[in-house]
Amino acid sequence: MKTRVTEMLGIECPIIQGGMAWVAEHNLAAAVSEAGGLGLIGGANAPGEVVREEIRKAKELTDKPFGVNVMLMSPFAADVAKVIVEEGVKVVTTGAGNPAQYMKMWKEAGITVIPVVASVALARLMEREGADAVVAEGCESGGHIGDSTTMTLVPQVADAVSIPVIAAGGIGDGRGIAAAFMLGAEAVQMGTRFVVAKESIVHENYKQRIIKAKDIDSAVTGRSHGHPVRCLRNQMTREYIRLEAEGKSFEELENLTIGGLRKAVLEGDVMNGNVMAGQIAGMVSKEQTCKEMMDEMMAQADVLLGRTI
Ligand code: TUI
Repeated sequence: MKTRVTEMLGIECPIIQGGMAWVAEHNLAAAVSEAGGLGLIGGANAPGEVVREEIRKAKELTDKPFGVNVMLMSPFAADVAKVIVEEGVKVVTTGAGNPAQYMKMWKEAGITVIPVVASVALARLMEREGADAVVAEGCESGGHIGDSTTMTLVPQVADAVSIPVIAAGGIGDGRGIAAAFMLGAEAVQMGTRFVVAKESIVHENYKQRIIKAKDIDSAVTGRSHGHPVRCLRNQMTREYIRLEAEGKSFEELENLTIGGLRKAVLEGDVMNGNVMAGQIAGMVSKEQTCKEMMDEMMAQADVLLGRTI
């Protein structure tokens, strides 16, 4: 399937893998790129040198294009932004902030820049700053989220900007891809489904928690202090939401989650850890290779979009 996004990125299939903290490492990114999509390495809270190693390892696994996501709330965001240029990465996406201060450096280096936005205002600003495309991410997503749903955000962003729009949040199969195209998107970004990929290094407990999840199994923590994060319900979310209702401070609440994502992803502590996942977790039923998932989803989307007879 050809769109402005596939042409811009030099990929065959309009699927981008989310730059998920701890999850989006070189094995997953390379597998998605090898399967014809765009794999991403998630910079998350990692220092620049750690991200540099990840980039080098991904290059050993694939000759296809891949990108790096810069998590702008990270204390190492500026470091990672520079490492991306030094390592000749072709595509950068950003999350959890406004990347305006890095745009000039990235554009001068010939990098394709795709900020993730959760509002029309930031999408417009990013277009003015020279972004090549935007990811419009609805609050069905896992992790740090905005307020709008994908169904409402994507068409409003598509109307507001001329650059291509990539839809994210709540997309877990070919139906979601077809629906995103109907809303004006020219590609999709998916995270949760890729967490359970065979190539994903995520602990088996985490994968099984997603596979067993039902439609209403996620909760949003942190709304009271302006950092809403969607994750699957467990001991940690129950405690967090209880303390949040008691009006506890940001610092006290953060103590509950510090290191929680690492604990869940690497150690498999899905009771006390932070099991970030989107609302489509209830639709994820099995582990597959990235290629199997992507072929299956694209075949389904093609039929729905009337591209095959
Ligand atoms: O960034 C994400 N998702 C994430 S980042 C992350 S790491 C983390 N871990 C624990 C706590 C918090 C974060 C986990 N998931 N998605 C992209 C995204 N960006 N969603 C929403 C936004 C966003 C929100 C507000 C982007 C910009 C913004 O305002 C920018 C501004 O300053 O105007």
